[in-house]
Amino acid sequence: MPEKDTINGPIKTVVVLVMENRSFDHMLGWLKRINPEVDGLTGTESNPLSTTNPNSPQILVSDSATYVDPFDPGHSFQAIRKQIFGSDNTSADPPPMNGFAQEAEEESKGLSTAVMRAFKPELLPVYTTLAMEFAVFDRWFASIPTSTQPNRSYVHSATSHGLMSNVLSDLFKGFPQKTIFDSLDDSQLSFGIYYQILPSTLFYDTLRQLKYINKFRDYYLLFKKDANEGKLPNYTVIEPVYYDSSILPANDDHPVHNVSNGQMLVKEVYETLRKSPQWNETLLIITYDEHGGFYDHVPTPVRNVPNPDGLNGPAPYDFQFDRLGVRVPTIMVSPWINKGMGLSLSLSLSLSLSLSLSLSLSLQCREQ
Ligand SMILES: *[C@@H]1O[C@H](CO)[C@@H](O)[C@H](O)[C@H]1NC(C)=O
Ligand SMILES: *[C@@H]1O[C@H](CO)[C@@H](O)[C@H](O)[C@H]1NC(C)=O
Ligand SMILES: *[C@@H]1O[C@H](CO)[C@@H](O)[C@H](O)[C@H]1NC(C)=O
Ligand SMILES: *[C@@H]1O[C@H](CO)[C@@H](O)[C@H](O)[C@H]1NC(C)=O
Ligand SMILES: *[C@@H]1O[C@H](CO)[C@@H](O)[C@H](O)[C@H]1NC(C)=O
Ligand SMILES: *[C@H]1O[C@H](CO)[C@@H](O)[C@H](O)[C@H]1NC(C)=O
Repeated sequence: MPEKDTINGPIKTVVVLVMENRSFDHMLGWLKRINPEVDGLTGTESNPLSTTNPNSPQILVSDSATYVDPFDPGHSFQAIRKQIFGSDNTSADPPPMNGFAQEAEEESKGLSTAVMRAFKPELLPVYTTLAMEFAVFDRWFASIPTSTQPNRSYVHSATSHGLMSNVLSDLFKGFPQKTIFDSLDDSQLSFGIYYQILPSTLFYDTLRQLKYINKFRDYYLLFKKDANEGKLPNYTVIEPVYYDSSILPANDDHPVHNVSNGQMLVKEVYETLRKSPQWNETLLIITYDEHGGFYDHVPTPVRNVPNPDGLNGPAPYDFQFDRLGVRVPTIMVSPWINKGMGLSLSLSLSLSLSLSLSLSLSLQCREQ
């Protein structure tokens, strides 16, 4: 019989918000202009239109990203392989990260400049402020080089159970693996999933149990209320709006959705937590499921990544889940994170039995 767990550290409530489909450089690369310690963009990074032609035109990174992108760049397993290796040959280590422009242009004429565009910090005021006041991670990679649901699965269950793409029928059938929510429940720690439309966490068999029905909480009715009353669970997941409609605009940042709505969601979550009596024991983690096809200059780790459960992906790739995905934005916010220290450290965080994130973290704060 598992024991009731105790939390000895100051943080009793971890709030996780996973946004959609943007790379680190695309969202935060130009933070380097404000803090040179951030491993972001200098303006000299480029990708050739053809990786095989030494005289190919080069597409430079720019700071002209806008809230609403006209395109949704490629982020299938095959597309990502081309983006990071420049071809289907996966032997380079580190990978050259030179195939983003070429792959995008193959998908749609003119898309190559779109994937090389990144946001000016002024256009993302919420992230810019949080990154400067708290901690921004510049070595956080998507768990797998593929699409949304498999990547989200790693967040909730440390594996995708062999899933390599968004196969709707598999998702609706339900996945059998143990999740972080089950581990928390075993340890008698509380959890809650604040959803805005559809909770994607229902893709797991175990979460469909009747005993968990009260764990699914309406974001609009209950998030502020629970926070104000000091009743947020120990592990709190916030699910953004994944589908756009005129009544309820999507706020998950996925192209073609308006990134301004994502900024408003993050601001609302942050301000709600700040006002909560639980603030002093809270850690907010804002991260992304995957890079969405946008350029990033930091080589993706391609060796010695452990397969979580021995399952491989389907033919023809038989992917062994032994490479990570592209770097994504991650910001952590807590009163326990000091501003103005400019320190760099590596740590391994073990959030529970099922979820263990191994990450290398750079805390980047402006020197005052
Ligand atoms: C879990 O969260 C509740 C509410 O904040 C808190 O009272 C409790 O101490 C937390 N559990 C542990 C083991 O810290
Ligand atoms: C794949 O790339 C490596 C170097 O990264 C090279 O040595 C090898 O010849 C390439 N293989 C093929 C089939 O092109
Ligand atoms: C993120 O991108 C993947 C790949 O295109 C797509 O399947 C998925 O639907 C996207 N996520 C959302 C929420 O649209
Ligand atoms: C994105 O949302 C912002 C804020 O609501 C709005 O001002 C802007 O016009 C929107 N952009 C587009 C292209 O719809
Ligand atoms: C936060 O918690 C720490 C340690 O328990 C305590 O020293 C500090 O006074 C608290 N701060 C606030 C604002 O409650
Ligand atoms: C992670 O997300 C990206 C972008 O959608 C996608 O291409 C990739 O296939 C996902 N990973 C897996 C293992 O499906």
